[in-house]
Amino acid sequence: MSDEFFPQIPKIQYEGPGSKNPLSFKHYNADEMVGGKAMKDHFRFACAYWHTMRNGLADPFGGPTAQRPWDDGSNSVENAQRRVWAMFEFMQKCGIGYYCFHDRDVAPECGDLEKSNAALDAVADELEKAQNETGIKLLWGTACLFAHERYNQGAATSPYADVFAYAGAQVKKAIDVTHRLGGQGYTFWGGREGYATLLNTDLGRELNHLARFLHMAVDYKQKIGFEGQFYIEPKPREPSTHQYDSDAAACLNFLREHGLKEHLKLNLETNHATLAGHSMWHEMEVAAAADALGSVDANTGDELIGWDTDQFPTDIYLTTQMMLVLLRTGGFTTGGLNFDAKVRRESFEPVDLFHAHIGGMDAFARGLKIANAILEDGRWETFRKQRYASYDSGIGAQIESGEVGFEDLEAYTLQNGEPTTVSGRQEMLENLINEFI
Ligand code: XLS
Ligand code: NI
Ligand code: NI
Repeated sequence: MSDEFFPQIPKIQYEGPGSKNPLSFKHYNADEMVGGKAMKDHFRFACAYWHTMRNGLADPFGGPTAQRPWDDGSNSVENAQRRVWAMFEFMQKCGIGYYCFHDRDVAPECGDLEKSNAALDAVADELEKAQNETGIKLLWGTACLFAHERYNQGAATSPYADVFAYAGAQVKKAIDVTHRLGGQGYTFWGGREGYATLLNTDLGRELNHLARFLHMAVDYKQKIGFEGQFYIEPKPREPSTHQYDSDAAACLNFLREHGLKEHLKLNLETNHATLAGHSMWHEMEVAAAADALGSVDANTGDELIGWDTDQFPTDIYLTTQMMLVLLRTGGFTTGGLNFDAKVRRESFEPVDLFHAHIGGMDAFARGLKIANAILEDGRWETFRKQRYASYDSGIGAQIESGEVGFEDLEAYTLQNGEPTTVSGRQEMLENLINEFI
């Protein structure tokens, strides 16, 4: 494909913090080593096909504004195939090494499943060519089980078995295509797997159906030898009133209850954490503690709107906290940082897509350098370790190893009297982090 889709825009280069060029990286320098690893390998940045190529930027009060000159607005396979090349040129110019897609973002949904599958195959042919030409890889694939009207009451949790069956058939195909394209993972985001009202809902039955669905996916994955990692992506609400995969803890509980924990990790999204009333840091710690931190949908929400606004991450505290968790847990294996983010409705020109991704990548580069400096400094880690030192020996070690029970604790306390504690030093630690920001 020889057309150029962003002719005005050169490949984005690292120009350093002094540069005033908005189309340059000030902090993200792909091959620069931080903590013994190249920046690009820490992040494994991915571009979200649905937002970058398919989001027209409509909102509940107005239609699309996005100018995408390469897109003729039709639902044709040709249009979908042309978009592939616009997407890959965009990623190449940004230096982004991975992408993520939904089946219905890359290819149109046609009259029946057979036709939709054929359209998806035809677009996958182009994706495969573009991957081979550019070296860009598929981080994960997924299926859109929420846009079509058949999914109006859910997919795997729909009260209608025929809808469950359709969803299974659709996911089977999406896994096939992800496998064919060498995808390193596959994500299950509930979409409409939840309820609008409990008045009409058998919650227990719906949860069992969702578990059956995921077990079928695991069986199929094993059958075809797909080795990518499965992820479940928590989100508390929107579009439904309550979604079953509402936060990291709810997902982990669900996976454990249904014997799925070993088969799925979590794909955590920053804005979903906010909607759940948590910080992203909290969600990442919950996942990491359960050895289930798989991948990240890197975006951010607007504190004042209360909607999944999917903005690009620019807050250095946020990226620092996220990189602290990633560095301490050894970083991504199959996962990466997928910019599940869209430009604002007012930012309708193609160049805005570049500013947005550059900003996100630079924000993470700064977060990485700061987090690495905090860990190398060591005071923060030492403080946290020291705070639990009473469990390293004596009664604490006996508690952790399970050697003692309530009667031993009673005897110990009768002998030792009132315990002593020291300050949690929150303000001191906040100041310590600020030393590095
Ligand atoms: C929506 C989700 C979605 C998933 C993929 O809020 O973030 O985009 O990442 O289905
Ligand atoms: Ni997401
Ligand atoms: Ni989201």
